[in-house]
Order: sequence, then C-alpha cells, then structure tokens
Amino acid sequence: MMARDSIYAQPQAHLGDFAFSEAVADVFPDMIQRSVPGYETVISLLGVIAHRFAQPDSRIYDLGCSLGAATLAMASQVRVPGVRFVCVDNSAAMTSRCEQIMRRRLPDGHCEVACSDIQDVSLENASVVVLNFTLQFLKPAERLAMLQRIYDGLRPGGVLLLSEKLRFADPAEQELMTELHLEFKRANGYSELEISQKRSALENVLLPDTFGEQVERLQAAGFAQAVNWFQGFNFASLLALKA
Ligand code: GEK
Repeated sequence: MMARDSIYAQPQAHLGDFAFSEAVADVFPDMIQRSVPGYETVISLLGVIAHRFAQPDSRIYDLGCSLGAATLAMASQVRVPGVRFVCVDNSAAMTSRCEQIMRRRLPDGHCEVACSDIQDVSLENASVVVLNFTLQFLKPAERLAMLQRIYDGLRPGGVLLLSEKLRFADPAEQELMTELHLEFKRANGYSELEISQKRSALENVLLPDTFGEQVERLQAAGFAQAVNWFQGFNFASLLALKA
C-alpha cells in the first residue's frame, strides 16, 4: 500500500524551505497524486505520446524523475528498438528508490538512473525529453538555458514534454484557479494546516510562470510548435516539437 503523506499534518515551529528529502521520497506517490490535479492521467498520457514520438536507437530522458513514474509509463508503451531511458534527479533520496524500482520493473538494463542536477547532465541523441513538474524548481533565470540544452540534445522530430504549475496574469483567474486547487487538496483529505504549511514551504522554491511565458520561452529555445495537451486547474502540460 502507498504510504500516506502527513508531513505537514502537525504544526511546525521552524518551517524551512520544502526539500525532496527522505521523508518526502517515502510518501511521494501519495503526495503528488493528492496535490497535482490530473497527475495520474498526465503520467499515463506521457506513455501514449512517447509511443508516438520515440525513435529507434535514441534516448528518452526523464528529467526530475522522482521515483520514475513517467519512465515506467513510457517504457510500457514504447515499442521501437534500441531505446535507452535516462532518469535524472538531484535528490539522492529519490534516485536511490528510483534505482530499486527500475531494477525490479525494467530489469533488462535499458534504463539508467543518475543523481545529478539536470543542468549538468549531457543530453544527446534524444527523441523524447520529459520535464514533468521539474522546470518550475529551477531559478527563473536558468530556465531558458535548460530548454536550449534540451533543444540541442533532441533529434529532428523529437519532443519535449513539459508539465508545470501555472501562474495567471489576470488576478481573478489566478484567484479562481488557486481556490479550485485548494478545493482539490481538501477533497483529497489535506487539512487547512497541511495546505498552509506546505504552501509556505514551497513559496521560495516553486516559482510558477504564466502559460504565455512558457510558450515564449519554448519558442526562444528554438521549438517550432508548442501545444497544450492537458490542463487541470493551474497545472498544464505542453508538447514542444523540434522541427
Ligand atoms: C513525476 N517528474 O513523478 N536537478 C535535478 N532534479 C531536480 C532539480 C534539479 N535542478 N530540481 C528539482 N529536481 C516526476 C515529478 S517532482 C514535482 C517531479 C513535484 C527534482 C526534485 O528532486 C523532484 O524529485 C522533482 O524534480 C520534482 O512525474 O514534486 O511537484
């Protein structure tokens, strides 16, 4: 059974910045499903999209892989020969668990897991790159350079699959989407205390951009086309194609 997230259930005297610690890794599947509207749907659709875009003898990168849910979904759908999956995360708590999961679920050795900042890994010969709720944790000034490196590492016809929490320029839309997201968390059993403590912990760590900023940055990085293929309240998924 999935361990339940109760990390912010008790009042915390010193609420530090949110980190992807051992405690978070232990409850991560439950935490992300109860916090991100549409998460399971996005994960399974990443498999469908990867099936469409994976090229023979190429690499599929899962950047900010956490426990590798996106890689598992893609590996179950991709059928072309010679594909190598590369999972990267800079939390050792995540990669040690991810390695165990991959050894068990993808035992034929076509998946490697690296504990590294995604900004330091070399990206090459990629047909699919996944940034599923990861870019939002990079400093805003570093995000364009990351997308440019991904663009350079993709083959023609390759795709970047980008999911992000959104901010809205219109204050009324921002308020409505924030409220609906809070309703989603309440509906999933999070208390007001858990919601407010998590929100404070994420304040300096997760800095969302608007949908327009996402598209402009993808275009600035060189992507020919950026399509919005899923949205649940203030969480959106885009497909960016390298021509
Ligand atoms: C999923 N994609 O299940 N370098 C490497 N990893 C990073 C960096 C960085 N600079 N910054 C953050 N991370 C997953 C979910 S979670 C999203 C992704 C969330 C990692 C961080 O350690 C964490 O595991 C992941 O990005 C973000 O589809 O928790 O909201």
